[in-house]
Amino acid sequence: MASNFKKKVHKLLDKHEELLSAKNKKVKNGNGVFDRYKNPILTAAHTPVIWRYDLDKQTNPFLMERIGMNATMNSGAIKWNGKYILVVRVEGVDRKSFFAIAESPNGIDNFRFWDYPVTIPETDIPDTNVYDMRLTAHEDGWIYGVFCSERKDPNAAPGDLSSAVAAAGIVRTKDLLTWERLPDLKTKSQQRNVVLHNEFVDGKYALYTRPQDGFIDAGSGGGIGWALVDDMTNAEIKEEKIINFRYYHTIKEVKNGEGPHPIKTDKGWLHLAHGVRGCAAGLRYVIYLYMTALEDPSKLIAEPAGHLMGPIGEERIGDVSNVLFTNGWIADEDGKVFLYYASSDTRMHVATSTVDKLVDYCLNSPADGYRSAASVETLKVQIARNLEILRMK
Ligand code: M1P
Repeated sequence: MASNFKKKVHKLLDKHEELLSAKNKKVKNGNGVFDRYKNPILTAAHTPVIWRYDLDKQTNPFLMERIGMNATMNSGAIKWNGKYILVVRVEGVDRKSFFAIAESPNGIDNFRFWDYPVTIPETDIPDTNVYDMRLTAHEDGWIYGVFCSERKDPNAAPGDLSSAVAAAGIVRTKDLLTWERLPDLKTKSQQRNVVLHNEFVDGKYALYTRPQDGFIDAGSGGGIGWALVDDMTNAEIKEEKIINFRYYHTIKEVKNGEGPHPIKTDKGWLHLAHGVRGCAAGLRYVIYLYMTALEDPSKLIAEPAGHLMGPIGEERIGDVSNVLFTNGWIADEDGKVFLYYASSDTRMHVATSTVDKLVDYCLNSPADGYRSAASVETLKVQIARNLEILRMK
């Protein structure tokens, strides 16, 4: 009996190791802008066996999963000591999300979780749920994590067990092991998708924001906002302006949100974001890019029409289907970009590209004309040029 239990444990660990060490492969015939990869980089099954199983035969003679994991998604990213690090939003079967660090030697496979999840200290009003951390190695020397802190709405009517309030929780660390909790961002509206810019702007900390009327509804919040704050240890938004607007009949008609902090390039700041529109199947989340001026990260200089990435194949299906969401990317010194995204609130993927390609995509892909007729005119210009080129061959 005892040896049988041990054999079962070994089988479990071997199977897990097989999954973790599987090589990932680029999917062929991409669109020239980025490449997708065959396997998701993290799923619930990648979470450590020691999290999910009690390996003591006395207390778990059937070797059952005791603490189930439901999803691994929306991860912040950073290159740290030569490793590709994700601060993953792990969701247990109890619906609570928490943060856990997974690292990979190459950014595309072999992601392994550290033994323990991250301990996020609580404030006086404990968070019910925490998720979607954006990591920023700021020039002040700290690594900040800004995340959504969700709490039950204190003004919810009796019996309303769904209304919630979203605020930006803030932590900082120097070693990714010990995290100091700072007061939540003080702001007039609810906030999600708040991201700290990595450089001081006019001597202040700069935040990308997403003002919203309700927990789900962006409502009168016009898009991705921008605010300067004096002090991250007591961050308060006094003035906020919208720098990337939502528009009728676009991929970001219902809402949008900054992904990770932008990448600095010689042609401007390269931004990654998500856009949301409604359809008969519910909300559709896609990923898009835009650029702002080098000397003023709040000034839009380019935005191609539509999405960079929309959900395809198995990405379309999951706990919250038809969703691609991103809050992490890593730009290597050689210009390679690792774009980390989650599909359908269920699993994590990577796509790769380069800074040069993404900047070229932003600066040279046509902008949205906001009408079908404008799209047709844009298309006709390209067709005419191409026919000319082909005729000259
Ligand atoms: O379920 C899709 C996404 O919904 C929310 O996105 P937004 O902040 O734009 O409203 C978030 O809860 C996000 O985590 C989730 O992936």
